[in-house]
Amino acid sequence: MFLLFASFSWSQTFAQSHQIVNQDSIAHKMQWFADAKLGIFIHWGIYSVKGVGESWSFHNKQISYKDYMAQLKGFTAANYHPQQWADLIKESGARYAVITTKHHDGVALWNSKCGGINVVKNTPAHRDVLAPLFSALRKDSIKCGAYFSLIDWSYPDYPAFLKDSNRYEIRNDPARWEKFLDYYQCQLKEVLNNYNPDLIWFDGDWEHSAKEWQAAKVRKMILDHNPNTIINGRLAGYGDYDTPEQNFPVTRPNLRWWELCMTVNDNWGWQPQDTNWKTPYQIIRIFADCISMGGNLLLDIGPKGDGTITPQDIHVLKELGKWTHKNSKAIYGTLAGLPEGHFYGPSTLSKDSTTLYLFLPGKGNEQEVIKGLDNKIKSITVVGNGMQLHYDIVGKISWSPVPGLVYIKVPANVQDEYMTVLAVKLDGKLKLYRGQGGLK
Ligand code: FHN
Repeated sequence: MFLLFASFSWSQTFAQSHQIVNQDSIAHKMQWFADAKLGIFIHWGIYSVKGVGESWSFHNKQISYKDYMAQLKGFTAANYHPQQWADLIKESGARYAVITTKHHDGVALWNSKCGGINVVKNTPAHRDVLAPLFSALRKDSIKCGAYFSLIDWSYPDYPAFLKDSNRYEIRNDPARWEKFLDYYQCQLKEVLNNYNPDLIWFDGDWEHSAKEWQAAKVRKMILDHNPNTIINGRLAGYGDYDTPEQNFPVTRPNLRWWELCMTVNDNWGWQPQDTNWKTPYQIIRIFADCISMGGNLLLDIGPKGDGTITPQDIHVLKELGKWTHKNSKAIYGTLAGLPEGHFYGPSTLSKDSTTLYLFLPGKGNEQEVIKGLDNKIKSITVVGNGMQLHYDIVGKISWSPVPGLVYIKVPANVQDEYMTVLAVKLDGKLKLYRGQGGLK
């Protein structure tokens, strides 16, 4: 199942499928996203009450639909403090957040007038839990993303329900499908009108085609509301950027914008049995790899049904925050780093291409090496510390076009607890030698 998601998630973006070669109009609205690098994903819903799999647990019959929906009674949001959530997100160094406004279970977290189930009408929380979060995030200058599931397994006019029992086939009852289209587009309009999100993060497009979802119309509707809204790549080919999920790309994706969404443990929503937490170091390393390859990381946390964020999620976000704040220069507003072969580790490049940032995995080697750097170096300093480092140019042959190797000594006392970052200031824009040695 997950492999299937992964392959779907690399679907074509709107620009690719419409062969938009000059992507400047899209690039303009994508700029904050390209600069932001880190987002926090929040999966919160009635599934967080008992801690069962979000939507999939009833769809795959691990729990009955009745028992799943009984969680409505337990969704209190009694310990929900949106400003604390926003402040923690800010502290992590994230520049945007995406919350599940409605997952595949069809339970909306706002008071939808379009029909369906929602936490205002149907749970003891009795309030719109999205509005205060979006305003707290905006207070903290964090961009706001609204996750919206196209799939709605609860809605009586949606074809699919449990894994082996569809309600109907669209071709046999197109009028019924039209009813669903009206419903989901009505809800989407509410999300746009109520919160004016900076980013719409669709999910679940794999169940139907672009034509069936009316993806072109929906893209237009979003952009007519606000032309600056970014749309993720799960609108059946009508989104702006790609979203690999959990599975990390090994080679650099040939994409202008992409975002890896990944959980801190193994599940999206809170599940108490899942203690397979990634360490701060592992997450920092994955994050550095993402930005090195020109992507973003959307890191998911799963608060409990009452709104409590787990200590493990808090720990990871705070540790991540220490590191992102210390190394902010090397992270935000940078470009993808060196292509493979020049440096054994992630790297980024300043927007003017004159400073190279090297991320040293683990404790770093005593001697770091850059190959094929065809610039003069002005200085090498430790980011967040300022110490200037000594380096040697090794093996430069005067008559050869091949640059010498840059050996950098990194003393133990400047090494970061997680990942040390070096700033290599160049005499101009980065120039690389990409040949095979010898005279070439
Ligand atoms: O089915 C969902 C899943 O529950 C979760 O929300 C993830 C997050 O990207 N998206 C879907 C699978 O691709």
